[in-house]
Amino acid sequence: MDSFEQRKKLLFDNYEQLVSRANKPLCGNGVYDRFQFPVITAAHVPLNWRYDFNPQTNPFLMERIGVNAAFNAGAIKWQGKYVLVVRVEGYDRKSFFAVAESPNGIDNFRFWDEPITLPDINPEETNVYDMRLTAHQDGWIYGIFCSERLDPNAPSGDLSSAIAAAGVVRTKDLKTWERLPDIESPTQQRNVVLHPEFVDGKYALYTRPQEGFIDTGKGGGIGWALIEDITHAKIESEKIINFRAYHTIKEVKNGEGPHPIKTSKGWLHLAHGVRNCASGLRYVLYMYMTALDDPTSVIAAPGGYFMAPEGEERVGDVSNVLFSNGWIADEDGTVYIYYASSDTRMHVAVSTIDKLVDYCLNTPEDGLRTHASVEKIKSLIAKNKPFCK
Ligand code: BGC
Ligand code: BMA
Repeated sequence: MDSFEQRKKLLFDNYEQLVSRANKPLCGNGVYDRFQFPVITAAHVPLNWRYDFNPQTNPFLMERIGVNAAFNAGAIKWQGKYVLVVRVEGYDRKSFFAVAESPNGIDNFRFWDEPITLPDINPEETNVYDMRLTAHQDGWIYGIFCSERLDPNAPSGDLSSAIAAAGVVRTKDLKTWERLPDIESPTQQRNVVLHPEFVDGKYALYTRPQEGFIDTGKGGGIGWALIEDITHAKIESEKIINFRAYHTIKEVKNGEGPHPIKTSKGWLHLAHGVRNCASGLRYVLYMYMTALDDPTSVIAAPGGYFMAPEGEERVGDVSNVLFSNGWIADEDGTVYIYYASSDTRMHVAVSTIDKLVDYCLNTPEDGLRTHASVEKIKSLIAKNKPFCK
């Protein structure tokens, strides 16, 4: 074997070893279990997307197109498989969507043959990311994502001010995607999520209005808007259903994660909260519940974060970030929470609907002041007296 063939074999052997590696649960806090390994990383992206395997045109068998990260995936159970629509980002900082599937939701994720070809409707659109998938009551599977471009009104020389809008696609097979017009909104939008059911006969969106590209400004948190026609979606009136608050985990930004899961006790929501600190923005995941008959009415707000970056999750391209835009509730009540760490890689944490509902209904709310936090601990200690000698 010449060295080209040897290197090629080594590349494929290592790749196979990585993607077929078994993943095991780690002992968790009773609410969920994390897993030993990330489920998808840049190295899971197929070799033939990155290398030119023709010895004539690539005699050194060099990587031609580098992949920087694989993160912020939408999720759906599809034909018995656990499917993620991953945000794959190249060395060139452009991200795109690609489908990866696993037979069990925790390991053996493999990408489909090619990345998704997103219909190209606007030459200004520069980058796309963070798709939320919703199998809607109307029979379509929708993907809503962030579509980003340079702000045409940015002062000359400012190449960072951008505009974020919500792009919309829909599909019946996860292969062919029909692109609908971007959602019209009076403000910029990121983290827009389609509710799975009609509400008052209309499509319903979770929104996250923001005044600037980074600054949410007066944007108070997670909003809600009803839409007449999803094929020309327009946000006309929006109300905030979950607010940002001073000295909480969601002081600076507050956005919906994937669409909520319907349970007998209410809608179960996963969201992200952001605060600012000396090391930059810190993103954590938190949960809340809304009423079954009124998804805008919050019925449970467990205080503090649900998950925050730990260990290797803390470090990456954008360190100190956990972000989730995908989870899957299985028929047996298991919940697979797909979350990305530090804008770099995808992980899974596993729980159940019963545990998550219990967590939401029995975790004390944030009392917003130190005094209240200490009182909560004291009452738990008192309650524990008969049980802890
Ligand atoms: C990045 C996103 C990020 C956003 C706001 C975008 O350019 O691609 O990952 O959320 O900026 O910081
Ligand atoms: C955002 C999100 C994500 C990202 C996070 C941290 O605002 O939309 O794309 O994970 O910032 O960079």
